[in-house]
Amino acid sequence: MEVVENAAKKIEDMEVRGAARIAMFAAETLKKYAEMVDRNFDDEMRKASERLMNTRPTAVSLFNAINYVMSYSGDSEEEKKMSLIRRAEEFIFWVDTAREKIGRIGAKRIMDGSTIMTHCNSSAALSIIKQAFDDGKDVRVIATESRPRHQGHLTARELADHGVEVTLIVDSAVRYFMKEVDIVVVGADTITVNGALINKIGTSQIAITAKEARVPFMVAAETYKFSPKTLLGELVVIEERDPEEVIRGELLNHPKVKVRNPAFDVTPRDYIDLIITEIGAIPPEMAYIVIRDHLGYREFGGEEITLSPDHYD
Ligand code: RUB
Repeated sequence: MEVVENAAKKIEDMEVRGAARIAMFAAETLKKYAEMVDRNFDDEMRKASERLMNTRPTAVSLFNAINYVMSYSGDSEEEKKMSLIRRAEEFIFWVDTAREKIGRIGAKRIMDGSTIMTHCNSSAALSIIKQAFDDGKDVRVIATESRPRHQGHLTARELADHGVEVTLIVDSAVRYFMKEVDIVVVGADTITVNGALINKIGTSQIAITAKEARVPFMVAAETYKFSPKTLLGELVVIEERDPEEVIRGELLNHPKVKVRNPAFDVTPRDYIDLIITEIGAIPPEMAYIVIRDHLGYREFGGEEITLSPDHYD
């Protein structure tokens, strides 16, 4: 289990972060562990998947990845192992191809000469921006720093290294700069059945500000970011992280001061113009259809949901 424990710690400590990356990493880890297990395959894999599932609660991509890989079949342990490995490879392929397709579809919505605002560090959102740039469009990006973990620095570096001109701003400067923005593009940790977006804390403030300024707000989300659990009535758990990420020193221990650090927030669908998925650009109202038809979830017993996406080929 050491390989699983190390991987789980990397996700918890955010050495591996972002909804797509943690999903892919979980699939890779389950594959690696399956290759090592030589007895009690079902038990060992169940323990491994539970450990990985309990690392970060908000991004449904992790849940969908683990569920997809763990829906293996076979009679013998060897057959089960082969089936799990094949499913892990399918999921990893799904992640890679979906990001590329989202880039191609979303880039068409970016006009030449645009200023794009983005928040945090989303591989899907950046795929759109990079594709627009690669298509020869003159684009400029305003990136929020995304306190407290400053994922905006990663975004600024990644885009700048790609050749895109970036302006880094503090999160509280979003409204100040909104008048310069033509479109907002962000990623997703989870899309609920009613089309709400759960993404990095601060996303909903940007969405409200964009609506006020009549600036389109576009979300880049692979279909495995849509939550079948919300179809069953479950609420999305918002991860609350260590206050030490926000502040260190005396104030943290003051008896009258409480420091809170929610990592994500909820943007209602009314603030979202379009969700770019690998199966097309859809309005948030279509979330139910994506979960029902395109995630292709099968009958589930009790709490179990089995995903069988059919569009990775
Ligand atoms: C990352 C975050 C990203 C989404 C989408 O939060 O909120 O916007 O995960 O990213 P954290 P991607 O840094 O806390 O993991 O498009 O890469 O899946």
